[in-house]
Amino acid sequence: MNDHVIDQGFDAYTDSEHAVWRTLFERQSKLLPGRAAPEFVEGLKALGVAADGIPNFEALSDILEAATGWRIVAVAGLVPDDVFFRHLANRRFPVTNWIRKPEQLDYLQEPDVFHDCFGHVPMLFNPVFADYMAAYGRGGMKALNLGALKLLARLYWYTVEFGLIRTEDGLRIYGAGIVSSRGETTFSLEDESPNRLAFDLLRIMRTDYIIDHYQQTYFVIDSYDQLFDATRPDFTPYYAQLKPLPSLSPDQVLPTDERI
Ligand code: HBI
Ligand code: FE
Repeated sequence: MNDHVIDQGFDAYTDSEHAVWRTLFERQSKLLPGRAAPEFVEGLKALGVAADGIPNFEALSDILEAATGWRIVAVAGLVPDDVFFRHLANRRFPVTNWIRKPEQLDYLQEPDVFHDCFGHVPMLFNPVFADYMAAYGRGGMKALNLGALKLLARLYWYTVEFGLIRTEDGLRIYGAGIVSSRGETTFSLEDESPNRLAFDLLRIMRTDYIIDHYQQTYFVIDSYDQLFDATRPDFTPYYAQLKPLPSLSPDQVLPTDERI
């Protein structure tokens, strides 16, 4: 079974590629305190080793593994779903090894090393979130066998990628897709256009998403325990319940939704 893991090619990175990483790292590190969740900011400190250039995945993995048992593995880009879930279930996070071009600083379609490493890795230092990600991987492998990938992919999208968390100081960001994007970092918290709804597992698994612009709806958790506890039960009955229901469009709000 090909796990799609490649050599990172760390020595092949050019100075200009490290400079793109530094620009993005410095820009987001300034923007995120007071906007990102404290757990993300905490994890970012550990990532501090990578402030001046694209990190060496092996060295970063040694630090991460000591914290929560996770390692990062280099991949060339998106890998098949079953391969992705198997990695997560084994506490391996696949990180793309190439970085965007200088002219793509503000947006690119496919995740690059900045999205994957700066966006996702800091939260993997949080033990509860790290357990959630491993549980998600196990759930993903089961979902594939049940033909329910689409439903479970929505949970990943609206939490791991674009999740917000409620704190006593206000809403904070923990989603990788937001923290790695300058524009969406401010949009997700400060713009009045998107809906912000309380986390609701079945509601999320019914909700479609569009991949190439800011979210029209963000889901807000109260804690990472809430997220992890949601993944404890076997999802089979949820899938059976959801299958006959129509999907909801990303901008829809139901009367039963709790607005934040
Ligand atoms: N592959 N490298 C990589 N990174 C991802 O985030 C990823 C993937 N393959 C599939 C996938 N994500 C989706 O199926 C999940 O979002 C559910
Ligand atoms: Fe991602």
